[in-house]
Amino acid sequence: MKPAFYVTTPIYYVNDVPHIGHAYTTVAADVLARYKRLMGYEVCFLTGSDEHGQKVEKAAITAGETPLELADRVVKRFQALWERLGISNTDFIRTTQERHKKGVAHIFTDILEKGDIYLGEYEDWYCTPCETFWTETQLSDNRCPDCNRPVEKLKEESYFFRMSKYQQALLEHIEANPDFIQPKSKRNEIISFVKEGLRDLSVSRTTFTWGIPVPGNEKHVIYVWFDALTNYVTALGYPDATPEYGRFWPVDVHLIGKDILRFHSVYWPTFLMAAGLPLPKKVYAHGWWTVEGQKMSKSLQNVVEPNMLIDKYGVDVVRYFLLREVPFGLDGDFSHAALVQRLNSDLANDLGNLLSRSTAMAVKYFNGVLPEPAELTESDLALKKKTVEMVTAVDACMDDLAFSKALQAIWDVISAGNKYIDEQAPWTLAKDQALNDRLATVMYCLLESQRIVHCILSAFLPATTEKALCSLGCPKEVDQAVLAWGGLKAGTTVCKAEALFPRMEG
Ligand code: ME8
Repeated sequence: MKPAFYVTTPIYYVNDVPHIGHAYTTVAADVLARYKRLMGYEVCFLTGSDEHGQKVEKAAITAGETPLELADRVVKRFQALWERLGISNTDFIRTTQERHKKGVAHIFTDILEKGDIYLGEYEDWYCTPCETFWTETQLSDNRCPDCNRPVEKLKEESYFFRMSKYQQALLEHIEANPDFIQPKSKRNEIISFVKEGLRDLSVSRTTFTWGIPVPGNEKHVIYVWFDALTNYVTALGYPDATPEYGRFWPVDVHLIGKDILRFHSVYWPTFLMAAGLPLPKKVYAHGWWTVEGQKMSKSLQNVVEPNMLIDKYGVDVVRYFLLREVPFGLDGDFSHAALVQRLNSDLANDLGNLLSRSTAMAVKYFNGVLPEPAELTESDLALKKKTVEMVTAVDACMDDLAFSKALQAIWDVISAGNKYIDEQAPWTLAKDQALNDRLATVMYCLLESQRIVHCILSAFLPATTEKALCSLGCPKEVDQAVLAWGGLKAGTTVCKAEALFPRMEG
């Protein structure tokens, strides 16, 4: 049986339409999912939508719709975008689905019955956009310390989760599992936060109704984060002991933005501890995108719409840019100029040009029928070694979610291929019939190196890979075996690749 791998994205709020920030996490999860499939794993890849809470309720009122009408409308935009972006999720959970509501009610009741949820009273400062209560001391200038918007004083009867009880257990877990929270700088922030002390957490609201009712006390709805985080298990069928739950929980990695790390690395694990369920193996918080140097926001009207980028540049250019431009885990800046630069230099010049040049030569010198290579010389062996070592290097990078570094390793092989053509000069070899064997070997090495490059790139640039493998006469289905040198067979028919990426003016 294949080994199992489970990766998730956050479930996105439906009060906002999708932008490049959402696309970023989802593309990263997709690349990981595709890579793991390539390496022989059975992958469960979950994304979805977060549809309850005051924020969605307020947006629906403003739009003159019911919250569910709003959700039905906006969720289609997310799903359509994921399709365009080539996202290979295996499930899509909506928090308004029965399977989810049932699971949330169950875990809430379970923790209540175990004594770690109790009824009390709450009075504190509340930030509606963030759906978060803050103490007086946490406020910055009487505003929300996260988003800097005004907060309001709220007092309500509330159910509380005994989070304080789990402070020590959580700290011990974080310390015993260095990979649990990544990257490291973020892990340290969470350790300090937990050491400052965990307060019990309000996990119900009575000031609005758009949510999952507390079982047995329906004037309360369950706190939207308690509801939302549980999606990662309800999608697997929790609380039923389904085969999916048995196979995929605990999750291998929750991919999230740094804005929601505390919810995933403090709240969620302590809820799970209280319910007696295993904790996620890893929570990875990536960095934040700004746009042309500014925070992306509706009021600045600088929200970057992924559909527009796909129309303008093509889907794989967007996928490539997002993962190549900024090391995962760090903040980055989106600009059209930087994107066009990557497109022209990395994709059009390096990757695309190498393939069209070499396939054109195979057609010209061998009628497109790949010849048998003769014995490899030192320079052939060097290209082979570089290619083979790249496969191992990429694997290590993917374990660390170092997407940009993985792409760099792949591009080193592409550069080596470009250099190899120039040094071996097939056009000179072609002039002398006596050098035909040598020409055959050079063409073989060149194309074989690129076949492996494109197979591994299938995780990143699936649409491009399909075209490239087709011109190399190789099947578009890829698995781990195709990453070995020697997969390209003599006699294969190669045809000239069209420009994979047309250059664009800056
Ligand atoms: O927080 N740069 O949903 P959300 C990078 N529903 N990533 C960004 C980004 C930016 N500028 N803006 C958004 C929620 N993101 C909750 C999650 S999970 C149980 C519930 C990405 O719609 C990033 O992944 O506000 C961030 O964590 C997520 O969108 C927040 O999406």
